[in-house]
Amino acid sequence: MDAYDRIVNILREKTRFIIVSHISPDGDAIGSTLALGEALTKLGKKVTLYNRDGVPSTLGFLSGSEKVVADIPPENFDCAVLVDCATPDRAGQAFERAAIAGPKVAIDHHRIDSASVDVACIDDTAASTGDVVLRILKRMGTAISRDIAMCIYCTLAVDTGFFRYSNTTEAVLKTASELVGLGADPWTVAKNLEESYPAERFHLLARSLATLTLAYGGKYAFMDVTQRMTAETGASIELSDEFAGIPRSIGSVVISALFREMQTGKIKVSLRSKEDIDVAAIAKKFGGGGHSHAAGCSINGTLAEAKEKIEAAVAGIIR
Ligand SMILES: [Mn+2]
Repeated sequence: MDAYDRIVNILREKTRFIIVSHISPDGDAIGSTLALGEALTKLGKKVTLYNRDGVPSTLGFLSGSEKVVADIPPENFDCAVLVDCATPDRAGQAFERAAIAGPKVAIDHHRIDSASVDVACIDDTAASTGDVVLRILKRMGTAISRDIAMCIYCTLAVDTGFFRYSNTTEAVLKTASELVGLGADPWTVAKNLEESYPAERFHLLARSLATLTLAYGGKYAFMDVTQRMTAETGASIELSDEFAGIPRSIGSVVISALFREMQTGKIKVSLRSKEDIDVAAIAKKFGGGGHSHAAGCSINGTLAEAKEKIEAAVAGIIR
């Protein structure tokens, strides 16, 4: 019995689920939550969808997004399903402390060292966690509705950079095609995610781009987002979530970093790379993680201190 079978058995057997994804959720976290939630609901299960930070407004177009709660209701759950993460701490303290009467299981596609759950279905051959969810639903024989197809298509679009990154394989495009055949609409996803920004985002981007710095012969590029910039432009910090990829798009750059001052006082570092450079290894040094071309971590200290630490790690790789 493989990990898929073990998950399928638990999903069939248990009846009162809480589905939870990591804090600061992205399209993969939310799309996976909603797709699995709808599938289990259709099977007659009682399902609570939870994310500490709720659903980002850009993902509000996904069917069922209004059902995601940011507080854990006082219910008796006989199973918790973590999606797009494999350790309860990634879902926030409230979830870590919540009493779950049954197994905690994880569905994810991030390569990890250890999952602190009872059963983990981690498939790093999948481009998104939503793709792992789809494989599970197929194994269960669940019908893929239009809404489920839309959610899973969204996870693929987000995690492949709209079918541009190196994880965009033939299999991914075939799956995407199949999902479109089932009713997923690529333009609706693209429009909501990439064509619906508030103007404040661009005022923030202009300020952030003014800090763009290149180093190591143009191989390393980084930029900042400070609390002052968000305050002065009226933009929320989440509007800078995709800025990390911008310095990487410079031809000479192989590693890019975005340093963001968070309200918590920590510096959130988002790393991106090209070619065979593994930035997840850098992020791990600072307690973070991710994929080889997109990873992140949080560093205690000032912006300057965080930059110094990351630059030292970057130097070890590209010099
Ligand atoms: Mn993902």
